[in-house]
Amino acid sequence: MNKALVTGITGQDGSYLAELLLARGYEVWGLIRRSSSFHTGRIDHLYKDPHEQPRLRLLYGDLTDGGNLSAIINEIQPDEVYNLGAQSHVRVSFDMPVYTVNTDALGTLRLLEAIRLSSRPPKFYQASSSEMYGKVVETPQTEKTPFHPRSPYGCAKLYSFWQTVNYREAYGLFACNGILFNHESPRRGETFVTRKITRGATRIKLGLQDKLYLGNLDAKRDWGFAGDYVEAIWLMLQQDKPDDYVVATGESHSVREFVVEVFSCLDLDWTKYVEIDERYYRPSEVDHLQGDASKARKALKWEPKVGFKKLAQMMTEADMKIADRERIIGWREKAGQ
Ligand code: NAP
Ligand code: G4F
Repeated sequence: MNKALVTGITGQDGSYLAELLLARGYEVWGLIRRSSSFHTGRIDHLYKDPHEQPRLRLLYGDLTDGGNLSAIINEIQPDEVYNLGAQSHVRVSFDMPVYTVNTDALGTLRLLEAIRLSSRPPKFYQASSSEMYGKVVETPQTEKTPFHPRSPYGCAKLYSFWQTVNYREAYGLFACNGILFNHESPRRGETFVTRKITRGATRIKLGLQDKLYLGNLDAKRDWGFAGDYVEAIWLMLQQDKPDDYVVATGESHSVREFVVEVFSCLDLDWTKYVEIDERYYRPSEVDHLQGDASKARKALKWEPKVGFKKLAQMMTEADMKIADRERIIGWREKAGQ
């Protein structure tokens, strides 16, 4: 049975990747951080009968602790390591640049070192990002497009990208970068713009909230579905040779278009509810991302299945259910039940 270690397993992508690996018969080990409250909500459904030998196991660890990463790699001896763990919020990276670099840049280096020094180095996947293209020099962006990051997060991811390439070239590790463009789902963190919009709009529809405050509506992104993107991630480690791949839909839309799509799904006039709050602007913005995933389509035989409208609809429907539960809880509380 193949063994995989996943950092960031409690996040959006970690949860979809864990589902995929378990479905393919892997034994999955997830690295989780100690927290004062539970944060395994996205993977709780993957625990089966407690009497069965579990194929999903969780270990405490952190990308800021190199000794702990080495101990885990040596103990588990995984066949594949997927490094999805990160402080992944671009706006937050301006507030916490050193913390972001420690996790997103040095964290990758710590993990690569632990792998290099292990007796049986596993294959390695690095969660690289389209944010590395930043102030883009061409559209669409491919594996050959030069990088120009525009945030501490983008700079940290670029460092990890090159260390991954360097460990492949210097030490012969099977190490791949997936340069993933924005991907979303009903499990997306609630402070990323798509989920913030679907949560806000559905709560407005049910009278739980009056307004939705957003930042730059003109930014354009190439939004895909996280469930599709983890398939590309897995495929990269199943090839004969390690390489780097762009993963994207090839279509881009503005934040405003996403707002219009979601509010129209709910028969609401968005102009009555959406207001601009400059606190959500970034010191330097990434205006337009659009990827060309031709290499992944050809070499990995990968295709995105969910497009822009279907994604917006899927997220709106899922958040409508959550808003409805919130409304019922609100009634019960008012009724003193
Ligand atoms: P996410 O939902 O924010 O999940 C991030 C995960 O990283 C969480 O499990 C988090 O744990 C964990 N983490 C944070 N700091 C850590 C640390 N110091 N040590 C170990 N784990 C840590 O992110 P995502 O959307 O799933 O993205 C997965 C990866 O892909 C990230 O590296 C992200 O930067 C990258 N990426 C994402 C996109 C996208 O559009 N989603 C695009 C390109 C690249 P807690 O639950 O404890 O916070
Ligand atoms: O949803 P976002 O916060 O995602 P962003 O910055 O593109 O980063 C995401 O995608 C990257 C891949 O390119 C990942 F590497 C990264 O980890 C993360 O998953 O913002 C998207 C756009 C930005 O231009 C932002 O300025 O939406 C704009 N925006 C407008 N109003 C907002 C808001 N973003 C957020 N988070 N909140 C707003 O109120």
